[in-house]
Amino acid sequence: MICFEKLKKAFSSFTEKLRQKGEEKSEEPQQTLSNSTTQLVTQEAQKPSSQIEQNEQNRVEEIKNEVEEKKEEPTKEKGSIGSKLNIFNIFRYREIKEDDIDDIIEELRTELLESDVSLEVTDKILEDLKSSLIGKKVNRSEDLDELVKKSLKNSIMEILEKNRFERNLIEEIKRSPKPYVIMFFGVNGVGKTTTIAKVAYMLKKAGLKVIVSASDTFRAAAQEQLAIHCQKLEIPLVKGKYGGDPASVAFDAIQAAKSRGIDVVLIDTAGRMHVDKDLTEELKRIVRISKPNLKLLVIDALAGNDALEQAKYFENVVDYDGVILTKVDADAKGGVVLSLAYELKKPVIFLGTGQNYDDLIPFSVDWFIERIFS
Ligand SMILES: Nc1nc2c(ncn2[C@@H]2O[C@H](COP(=O)(O)OP(=O)(O)OP(=O)(O)O)[C@@H](O)[C@H]2O)c(=O)[nH]1
Ligand SMILES: [Mg+2]
Repeated sequence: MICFEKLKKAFSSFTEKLRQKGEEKSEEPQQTLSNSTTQLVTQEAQKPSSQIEQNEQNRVEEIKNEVEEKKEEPTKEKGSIGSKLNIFNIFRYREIKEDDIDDIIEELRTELLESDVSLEVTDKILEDLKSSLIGKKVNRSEDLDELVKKSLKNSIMEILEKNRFERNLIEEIKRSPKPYVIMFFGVNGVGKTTTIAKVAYMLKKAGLKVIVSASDTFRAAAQEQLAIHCQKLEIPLVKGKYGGDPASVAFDAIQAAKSRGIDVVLIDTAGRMHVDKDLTEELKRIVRISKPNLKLLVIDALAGNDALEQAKYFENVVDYDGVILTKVDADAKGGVVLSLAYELKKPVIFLGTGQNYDDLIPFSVDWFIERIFS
């Protein structure tokens, strides 16, 4: 699965640019430069600290000039045996200053925003990064890479751990009075019906008996689509009439579950636009009648910044316990996961990672970190 490439690239190119800022290259015998740098370090260690900063700065400038001069000198040694490319890391001799990184921080800001990371999350990542870097000295360029990676990983972990889903769903269902009711909703085409089939498959594998309520009576083909999934999964389905009352279908499904000793009812609902007042009222009615134990908002990772809008809208209308983010396998950017996890007061519970029944994974911080940094 190739996903989140844009976010991954934004981070790795920042690291590369920072490394380049710290590097001065010269082609000369390594001895010369290491002699002068060793001298610098020994001399500086013996001086009172008030002088060190100014002297250190001057010496760094001197070394840089030396390096520049050497570059321009037509040297016999160039390319001959014994000459090599010296990489002189400036940040070993003086602290990283805000001025050094301002421009590449701004470039990273643009890239994060283009990767669907929200403004608030972008600000957090960049502030964390600046405070990890400014004022630091590093011995080698590799240490610089590590410093950046550590800061980014910490920020991302803080973001993703802000709202964790602590409940074990399967255990919760097993402990609850039957039937346990889960309702799914979201805007058109985000993957509600497909996700219900995946959840049904997951629950069935865990040994639970499942029934599905086809409470999308709004779209003509919706019930057929669900019927095909239920047939394949060998799960009972309660259908209603096209244009009929979706809350009654849910009610019938719950009654059927009670009489047949079924553990879980999964309620599919019609996709709606934010502005569709009738469908919104209908959603509230299904909630009132079916009293779900768990209300899940389905959001499409490809919705970009609109994902947050959708989440906030549904929070006002019916509220929900968590989010299922679908189509992450097709999401080349990756920022939506961060934005939702940080800006909502609700956890992201599952990720849809493809079109097969087993392409549903519990959301995990480790999984995300692995995608971005491996
Ligand atoms: N790649 C990918 N495609 C998905 C995923 N989940 C759903 N889809 C596809 O998204 C399309 C829409 O899925 P549906 O399940 O019909 O969406 P819906 O929200 O029920 O749509 P409406 O009922 O019309 O509102 C289908 O082609 C699915 O196969 C996923 O995780 N990854
Ligand atoms: Mg549907």
